[in-house]
Amino acid sequence: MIETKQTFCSICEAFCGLEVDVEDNRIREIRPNPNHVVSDGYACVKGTRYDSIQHSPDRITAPQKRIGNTWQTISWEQALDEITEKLGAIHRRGNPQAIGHFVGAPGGANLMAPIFRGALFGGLGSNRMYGTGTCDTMNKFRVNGDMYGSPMRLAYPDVDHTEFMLVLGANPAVSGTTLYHLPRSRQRLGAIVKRGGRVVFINPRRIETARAGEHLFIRPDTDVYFLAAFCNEVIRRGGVDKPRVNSSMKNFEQLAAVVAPWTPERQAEVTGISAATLSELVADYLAANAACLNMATGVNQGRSGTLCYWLLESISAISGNFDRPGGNLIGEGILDFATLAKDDPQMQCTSHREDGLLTVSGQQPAGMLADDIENGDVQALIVEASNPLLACGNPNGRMEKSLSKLELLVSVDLFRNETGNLADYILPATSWLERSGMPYALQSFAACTPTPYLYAAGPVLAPPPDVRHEWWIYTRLADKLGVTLMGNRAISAALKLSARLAHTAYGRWIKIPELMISGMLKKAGQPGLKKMLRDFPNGLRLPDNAGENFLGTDRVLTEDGLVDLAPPDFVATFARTIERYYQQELDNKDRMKLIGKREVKRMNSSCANSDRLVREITNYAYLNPQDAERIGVIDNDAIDVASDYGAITIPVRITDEMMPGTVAIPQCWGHQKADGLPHAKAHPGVNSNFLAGDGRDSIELLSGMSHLSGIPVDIVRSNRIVTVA
Ligand SMILES: Nc1nc2c(c(=O)[nH]1)N[C@H]1C(S)=C(S)[C@@H](COP(=O)(O)OP(=O)(O)OC[C@H]3O[C@@H](n4cnc5c(=O)[nH]c(N)nc54)[C@H](O)[C@@H]3O)O[C@H]1N2
Ligand SMILES: Nc1nc2c(c(=O)[nH]1)N[C@H]1C(S)=C(S)[C@@H](COP(=O)(O)OP(=O)(O)OC[C@H]3O[C@@H](n4cnc5c(=O)[nH]c(N)nc54)[C@H](O)[C@@H]3O)O[C@H]1N2
Ligand code: SF4
Ligand SMILES: [Mo]
Repeated sequence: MIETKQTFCSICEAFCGLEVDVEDNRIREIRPNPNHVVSDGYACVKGTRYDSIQHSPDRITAPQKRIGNTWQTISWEQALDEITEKLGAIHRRGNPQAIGHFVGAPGGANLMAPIFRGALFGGLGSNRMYGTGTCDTMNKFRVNGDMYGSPMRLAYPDVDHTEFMLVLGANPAVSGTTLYHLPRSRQRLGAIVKRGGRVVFINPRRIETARAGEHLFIRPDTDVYFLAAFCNEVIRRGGVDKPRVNSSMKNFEQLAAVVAPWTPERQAEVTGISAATLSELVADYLAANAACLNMATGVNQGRSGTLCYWLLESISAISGNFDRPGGNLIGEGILDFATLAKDDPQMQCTSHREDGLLTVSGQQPAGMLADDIENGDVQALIVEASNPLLACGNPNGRMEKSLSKLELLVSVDLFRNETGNLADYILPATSWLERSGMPYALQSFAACTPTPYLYAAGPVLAPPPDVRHEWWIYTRLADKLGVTLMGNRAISAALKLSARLAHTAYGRWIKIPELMISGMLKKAGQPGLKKMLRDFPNGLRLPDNAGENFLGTDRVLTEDGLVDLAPPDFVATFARTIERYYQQELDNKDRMKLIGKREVKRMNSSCANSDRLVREITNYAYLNPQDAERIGVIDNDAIDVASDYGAITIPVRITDEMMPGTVAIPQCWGHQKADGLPHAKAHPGVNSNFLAGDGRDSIELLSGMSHLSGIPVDIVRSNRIVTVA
C-alpha cells in the first residue's frame, strides 16, 4: 500500500516542504508540498529526484574496512573496536588534539549530529574541528562576534517587506540561499520589483536570479572597495541616522575614517562599477522607506570576506535600516542560540591556535588541514558528510597526499566518495529521510527568515538494518573510549546505555533524537514533537519579526551593550591589506580571475553519482566571447588554466553571462578516482580546486576562510583533446 508522508528537504537551506509516496519502504514519488507554510508548493529537481540517491545501489549499507585496495564489510562492533583502538592509542600518547574532525555541508542540516560530535570531541579534549564552514560563511560569524557580541547574532534581509535590495555574491534561484531562509526565492525577490522597488545583483556573472531584478558586473574579489565607497557615500550624503548611532552604537568616527579615502571614482578603477552607478545606488538605498543588503559565498570566499561583511553590516546599521522591517533584521528565535553560543567553550567567537591563527566559532580553517596533517598536529581524522578532497583548495592534488599520511581516516557517509575512497573505514550514516529532524537550527529556532516558522518531521523511511544515526555512532565511540559526554556523568551514562540498547529488542523504546527535539520545543513553550507532527504537518507559521527589538536591548551581547562599528582587528587588517590589494588589482587588470558556479542539479559533490541528475560527462569553463576570441577558442575547445598553485585542462562554453576577464568553473567535480561512485566516475569533469591554494597564504586571517573565489589565473588554448560527450 502506498502511504504519503510529509517532510522537508534537507539538501539546501530552502528546506522545501515535500510529500513522499512510500511503498514497502521505497520511495514511489517525491512532490513539493503545496500546503507547506513557507515553501508553498515549491521544490527543485534535487529534492524531487532524491530517490536516485536514497535508493542508489552504490550506497554503503554496512561498515567497510579497507584492506589494501579492496574493501571488506565488517560488523559495527569490529569497526568501532578497531577505530577506538587507534584513537585510544593517540589519546594515551597524551595528544587528544591530534584527533580531528571534518564536517561538510550536509552535516550542518543534521540537527542531532553537531550535538553528539561536539560531545565526543569535548569529552576527548580535542578542539580540532574543521569543516567547510571555512569555505562558505565563517567570516560572517567572525563579524557577528565582534560587532554584536556573539557569532550567532546573525542578521538576515527582510526580503518580503523591503523596497530596495542589494545582493552581492549570491545566486538564490540556484543555491536556495545560505544563512537565511528563502524558498521560492525568484518569486519573492521578483515581488520587490512588482511592488515598485528595486533588486540589484552585483556579480561577475549575470546569474539566473538576475531575471528577478537588475544586474551589475563586478570584478571578482573587489567588493571591499565597492562597499567601502558605498559606506563613505552614505556618510557623505548625510544618510546617517545619528540618534540611533549615538544611542546604540560606538566607534562611528573610526568607521568613517576608514572609509573616507574610498570615493565612488576610486572604487570604479578596480570594481568596474562606475562612480555614477554607485552614487545612484546609494541615493536609492537612502531614499527607500526600507532597504536591505545581502552578501554571500562569492564575497565570503574572497581575500577580504570579513572586511566586506563588516562594511555591509555597518552600512545597514548607520543608515537606520538595521533592526527595522524591510531592512536587515535579527530574528527572535524560540531558542536564543546567540546567548548559548557565547557561553559555549566549543563555539566561542575566536580562539588562538598555537601558530597564532584563529579558530572562529570553534572551527579550524579547512585551508590548514593539509599543513596540520603534514606537521603531525592531526594524526587521525573523522570526516562526516564531507568530501574535502574535492571541496577544499587542493594545490596540484596536495590534499590526497596529506590525507594518506594520517594514521587513521574514517568517513561517515552514505557513499564511498573520493575522500572515503582513501579512508581506513567507512561508517554508513542515515539520510535525512531516515531521521526525525527540524530545518537547520538557524532558520527554525533562531528565525533567520522573513517568514518565521517551525517545522518538524519524523522519519519517512526506515534505514537499512546496518545504517546508523550519527548520535549513535559518536555515543558508541565515546562509550568504547571511556569518554564522558556533555561533562555530565549521569547524562553520559544514560546516553551510552541507550546507544547500547538501540539496536537490540529494546530498541523501539530508544528515541533519543525525538526526545531531544521535543525537549527543545517544549522548553521554548512550543508543542512537542508528537503534537507538531500530528497538528502541524505543513508547519507552524510564527509571527513576523516586527523589528525594533535588537538595538539598545540586552540582545546586543557586547560587554557594553553597544554595536561596535569599528572592531580593532578589522580596522587594523583594513589598514594593512586594502591599499596593497588595490595596487595589485591595478597591476593585474589584464589577468583573468576564476570564480565558481553552482548548478541546479548538483549539490557540491553530493549529486554526482545520480544518473537522474547528472548527465553531462564534464564541467566547463565559462568565458565571455571577448575573452574566448582573444584566447582563440570556440565552444567545446579545451583551455589550459594555470594559477600560482596548479593547472587544469577543461573545455569551454562561451556566454555573455560572464564578465570579461572572468572565468567561471563549477566546483566539486573531478571524479576520476571515485571508485565507489560509478556514475560519477563515468562523468568525471575537472577539479577546479587544483587552482586554489591552501595554507596560511590562502586563508583570510580574520576568519580562517579559504580563498576560493577571485583567484588570478592565466588561460591559453590547449593542445590537449578533451572529451565532452
Ligand atoms: N544547486 C545547488 N545549490 C546549493 C549548492 C550547490 O552546490 N548546488 N551548494 C550549497 C552551499 S554548500 C552553499 S554554501 C550555498 C551558497 O549559496 P550562494 O552564496 O548563493 O552561492 P553561489 O550560488 O555560489 O553564489 C555565489 C555567487 O557569487 C558570485 N561571485 C563569485 N565571486 C564573486 C565576487 O568576488 N564578488 C561578487 N559580488 N560575486 C561573486 C558567483 O558568480 C555566484 O553567482 O549554496 C547551497 N546550495
Ligand atoms: N572552488 C570552490 N570550491 C568550493 C566552493 C566554491 O564555491 N568554489 N564551495 C565550498 C562550499 S560552500 C562547500 S559547503 C563545500 C562543499 O563540500 P562538502 O561540504 O564536503 O559537500 P559535498 O562535496 O557535497 O560532500 C558531502 C558528502 O556528504 C554525504 N552526505 C549527504 N547527506 C549525508 C548525511 O545525511 N549524513 C552523512 N553522514 N553524509 C551525508 C554525501 O554523500 C557526500 O559524500 O565546497 C566548497 N568548495
Ligand atoms: S531548493 Fe533546496 S530544499 Fe528545496 S527541493 Fe531543492 S534542494 Fe531541496
Ligand atoms: Mo557551503
